[in-house]
Order: sequence, then structure tokens, then C-alpha cells
Amino acid sequence: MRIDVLTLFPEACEPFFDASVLGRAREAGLVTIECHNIRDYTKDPHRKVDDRPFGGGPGMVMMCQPVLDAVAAVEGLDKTPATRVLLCPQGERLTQKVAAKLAECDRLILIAGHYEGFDERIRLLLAPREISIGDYVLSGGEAAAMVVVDAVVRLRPGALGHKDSPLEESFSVRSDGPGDADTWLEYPHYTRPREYQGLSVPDVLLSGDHARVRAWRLAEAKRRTAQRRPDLLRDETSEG
Ligand code: 6GU
Repeated sequence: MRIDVLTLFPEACEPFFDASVLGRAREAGLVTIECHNIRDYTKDPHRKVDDRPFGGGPGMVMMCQPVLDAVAAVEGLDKTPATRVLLCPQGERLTQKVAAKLAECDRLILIAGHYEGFDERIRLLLAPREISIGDYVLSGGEAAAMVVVDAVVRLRPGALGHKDSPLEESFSVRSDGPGDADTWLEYPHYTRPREYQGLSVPDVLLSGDHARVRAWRLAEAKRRTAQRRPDLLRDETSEG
């Protein structure tokens, strides 16, 4: 898989892509991640990438030319057709299902904006998939791009050491999950020591009885989901 990230702040993204699971996936050749500075593609003598909005109002708007030329140039670096993703608060909410869909792509181009937003013609000309990571405002799309890359790459075969681990987690798509969401929150975990400040590990986890352990974990996952995220138990088709 190849991922190109277009941003005004590649230096903010690069260290994140070098660490942990992502860093190992890159070293293992499972994914190629390249960051590109949109400012490198401006034709403006002052290297401008943003301008004031027509009609007035606060903030600045990302201009068409630098973004569109950057996308064209970066797409041309590799003949594999790319799925274009624009990070913006108006986009579709990132969920595990969306991440799983993106993880099926051979190539992604993520476009992270800054300032008030993108000139609307960028949307019209690129017809990108638009993704938001939640209902809050970030100063720019960089953090969102990092979130998307992390959520996607860890789903690629071989990215996690233990083959089954993505399936066991919260928000993973599971056949035994509730409704269309197919998700439970994760059950509680314990590691050594058996007792810490008077708090003991539940006996069932020390029993060596794998069937009992599985049943306990499933019951705990359901209990947590009902308590903390009842919205996940609702069938998606019944939502307004
Ligand atoms: Cl993708 N961008 C910005 N600027 N803010 C956000 C977001 C993206 N997702 C949630 N908030």
C-alpha cells in the first residue's frame, strides 16, 4: 500500500509515521508513506497557499492552484490509481468500517487543509472522499491525517505482530457483535502482578479454563457497551 500525505506541515506528521506499528510496517515494506509540502507547489512569488474569502468573513481559504498542482504532481509519482481523501470537519465520520474500506485501497492520497477550509472548487475538481475524525474543530487536518493513517495501516495484513489482534478490539467488525454496528467495547485486561494495592485479578482469568475466560470476556464486553455506549447496541437501520 502507498499513502501520500499532502500538508503544509510535513514536519508535524513525519515523526508519527516513524514510530511504533507504523514505523515497523514501513520498515517491513508493508506500506510506503510519503509526506509532501503543498507550499512547494505554489506558483505565487510569495509562496502563498491561502487567501481571503470572497464575500468577506474571518479566516483564510486554501487556494486551488497549490492544492490541485500538488495532487497532480504527487499522483504522477506512481502509476497506481489513488483514492483521494480530503480531511475536513464536514466529511463523513471516520469509523472502523470506513477505516476497513480505506485499508482495501492500494493507494491513498490524504489532503490535510489548514485555515478556514478549502476553496470549494478543490472539492468539485478532485471529487475526493471527505473524512472527519469527529465532531470538534481542529486547527488543521494533520492530526486527522495521522489518525486515518494509523487506523488504516494497522489493518493491513502483517502490520500487527499477532494475527488475530485487530479482531479482538473495541470497534472491530465482529460477527458476534450487536446489530449492524457489529461492535462491542473491549473487555477489561489484567497483567502481572496478581494483586496490586489490594485489587486482585478476577479468578476466572487465572483458571486456565479458556471457555470460561471467553464467556466472561464476552459478558464484560456487553456490559461495558451497554453502560458506556448504548448507542452502539442500537441497530443502525433504526437510527434517524
Ligand atoms: Cl479532518 N479537520 C479539521 N480541521 N477539524 C476536524 C477534522 C478534520 N475532523 C474533526 N475535526
